Amino acid sequence: MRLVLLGAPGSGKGTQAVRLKEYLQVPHISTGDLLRAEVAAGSPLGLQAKEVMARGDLVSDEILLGMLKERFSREDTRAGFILDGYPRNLAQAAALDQLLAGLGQKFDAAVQLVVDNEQIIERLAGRAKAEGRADDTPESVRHRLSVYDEKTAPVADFYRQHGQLTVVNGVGALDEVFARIIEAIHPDHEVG
Ligand code: B4P
Repeated sequence: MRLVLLGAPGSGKGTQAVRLKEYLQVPHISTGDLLRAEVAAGSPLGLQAKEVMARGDLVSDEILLGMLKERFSREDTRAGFILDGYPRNLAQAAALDQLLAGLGQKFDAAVQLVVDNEQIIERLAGRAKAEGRADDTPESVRHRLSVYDEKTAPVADFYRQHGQLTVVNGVGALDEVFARIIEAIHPDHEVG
């Protein structure tokens, strides 16, 4: 299964991807996690990305594509993947198509998790308290939501127009949301 997870910050992409990885037995590729690992390592790329991420802006398409190419060059992605956090704009959507075409692959479904902004703000305030992530401050969250509306929402529209989008209600208990995703991508499977 090759899955692309879309959704605003705090919609549950990363949270559900961890469960989907276990269920589908394919790697979870989170561009946010890849970037945070670079920041933590203090690499030149991480130093470039750090401030941009803390503000809630998108890191450059060039950096993202380089990271993604490297990740997709690894053997474990051949049998499938869950891509979480990419694409975040139309240029990235085009780059992903090209990258996958070069590998002779196509994704099976793009799943968009939908959660209202009020609940997103609440969730990210909770994570700010629990984890202290640099980009979960109220200003950065507001900015990330507007970046999502401006740049990432058009990606969902683009996939919708091409019949590739599956919309899932992201509000509810983690297990409920998970079951909805499985139902959407795998209607024949029972979630145990
Ligand atoms: P990401 O790491 O993708 O961060 P995110 O959008 O906040 O989502 P995340 O997956 O972490 O959170 P989730 O909704 O699961 O990106 C961070 C930054 O990296 C970006 O702002 C950007 O700067 C950069 N970046 C990443 N990809 C990029 C790209 N392609 N191009 C350019 N820049 C890029 O969870 C949020 C919280 O909600 C958690 O606390 C969780 O416990 C809670 N939650 C989840 N589901 C819930 C539920 N059902 N009920 C209640 N709470 C729930």
